[in-house]
Amino acid sequence: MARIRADKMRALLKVYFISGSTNTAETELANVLAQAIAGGVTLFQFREKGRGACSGAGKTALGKKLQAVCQKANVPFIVNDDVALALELDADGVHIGQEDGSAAEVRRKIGDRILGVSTHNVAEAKQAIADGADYLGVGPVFATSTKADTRAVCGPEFIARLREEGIHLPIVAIGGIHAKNAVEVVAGKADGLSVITAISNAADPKAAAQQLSQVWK
Ligand code: TZP
Ligand code: MG
Repeated sequence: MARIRADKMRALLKVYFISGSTNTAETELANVLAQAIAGGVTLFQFREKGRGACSGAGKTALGKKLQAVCQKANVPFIVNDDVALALELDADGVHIGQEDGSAAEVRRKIGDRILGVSTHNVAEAKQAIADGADYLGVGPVFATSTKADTRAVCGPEFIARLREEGIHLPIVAIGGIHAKNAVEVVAGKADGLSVITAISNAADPKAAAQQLSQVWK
């Protein structure tokens, strides 16, 4: 296996759904994911976080179940933070934040699997690229109440700023994105839209994913 090419990475980032049992009831999550994929989700991240999140065997079992949904539809399955789980499940990749240790070390551990790193400024972006990231997560581009410890809202135009500073790695925007404001993110030079609640809280997750997917057309 070789590292993913940038053009393939950009295509996968288009509609990036992130979720765990604290965003959608554990019993509903596999179903929501299947519907979201039917609506056009291109990449999925298992992010099991917050009060009441699963751990240990429960987390592994839920990860396996969601990975099976992804595999059936040929959608890559990314694990947030947990390198050991990603290796145990033979996941397609790992996403880490700035608080999750060295990206270079994660790169060494995961081989050619996809590596995503959350970054908030040019210095972090350059370091992530040097460490072997395949894509950068940038945000929050809009206000969000889904993640308690987010940095200040940077606005979708911040991604264009990163481009001007010479950051050309694929970038996915995150934070408060929904079908109505997604057009600003696309105009702001992001390669992809990543969302939690726009899909996990939607009455119709398939329609929500379709609407986000439509923004690229
Ligand atoms: N990182 C920055 S904002 C955020 C994360 C994980 C939460 C995004 O959730 P939502 O519901 O799409 O605003
Ligand atoms: Mg993290």
